[in-house]
Amino acid sequence: MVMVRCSLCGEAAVVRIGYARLRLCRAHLREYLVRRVRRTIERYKMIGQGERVLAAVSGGKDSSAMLSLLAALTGELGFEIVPFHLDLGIEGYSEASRRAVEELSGMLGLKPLVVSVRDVLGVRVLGFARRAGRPVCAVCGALKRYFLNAAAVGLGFDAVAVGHTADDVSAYILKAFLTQDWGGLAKTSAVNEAVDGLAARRVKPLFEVHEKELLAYVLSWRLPFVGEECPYARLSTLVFDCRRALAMLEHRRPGLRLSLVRGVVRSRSIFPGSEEPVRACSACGLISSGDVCSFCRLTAKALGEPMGARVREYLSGLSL
Ligand code: Q46
Ligand code: ZN
Ligand code: ZN
Repeated sequence: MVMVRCSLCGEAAVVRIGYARLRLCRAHLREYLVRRVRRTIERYKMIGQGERVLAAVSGGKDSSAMLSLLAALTGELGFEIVPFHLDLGIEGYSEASRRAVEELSGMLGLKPLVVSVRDVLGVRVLGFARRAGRPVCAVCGALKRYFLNAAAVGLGFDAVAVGHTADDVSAYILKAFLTQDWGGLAKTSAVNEAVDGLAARRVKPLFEVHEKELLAYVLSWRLPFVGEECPYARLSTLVFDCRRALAMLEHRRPGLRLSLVRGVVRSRSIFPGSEEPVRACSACGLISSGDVCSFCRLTAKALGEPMGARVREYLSGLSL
């Protein structure tokens, strides 16, 4: 078998980057990704010097790679990161995810903030979803968003970082076009600005990075991550079909994903519905579009009372 060599140094290549016409070895892949994340942070003004960032890490390949790449930039860009992991209580999968996050954080010299949904709400994500009568992923997504923001606001972080990749964002864009969700397109962004006291700035440092590169990165650098999918991941959703369609298009037309993602962000003001008024939830005081936020409404339905205030109290008491 012929060994494929790095375009830059001739060592064994671990990945081919079609749109950049490059094959890279593990060392040059890391250099490439660190540079790309640095440029993304600068281009979209994600993180300023001296800021503190709470990085959401699920234990999967994307957020694990994000944590490692952000850790490589803290000195140069002058910010601080703390990993944040929410233990969902999914049998087998959650234990493995938690272990991967703790191991990776240890390797990077970081102390992770690990919070168990069960410890705070007395119920795991599946039980919560059953009581709410909602799909488990919808409930899980709401929990992750709320806990991350509540922790960041309560503990005084300037921003939260999430591991959404160009693959994720482009799939959501295609889905939004197909379902004529113009409000969703208007909200497509690498950065959602902070709302004073109600929401921390939300940034996506992997906005212009492909998952194929991240997988090659975590494998070639042997970073701890959970390889298996969550047992509740659905492969039949429209957004999953959009991912597959875009992967095929990217293969035939390298660079298509990035131009779609950048193009929509540049022109998102042409889509109606970008400016939704927000206010403080009357139950918990965090961001809401109505009188009571969606998390407090969801917990009231599933658990008999709005739980936002309890979550906030718990998280604000954590020591870093
Ligand atoms: S963790 Fe949660 Fe995902 Fe599992 S339950 Fe669904 S949303 S699939 S990213
Ligand atoms: Zn090389
Ligand atoms: Zn609330």
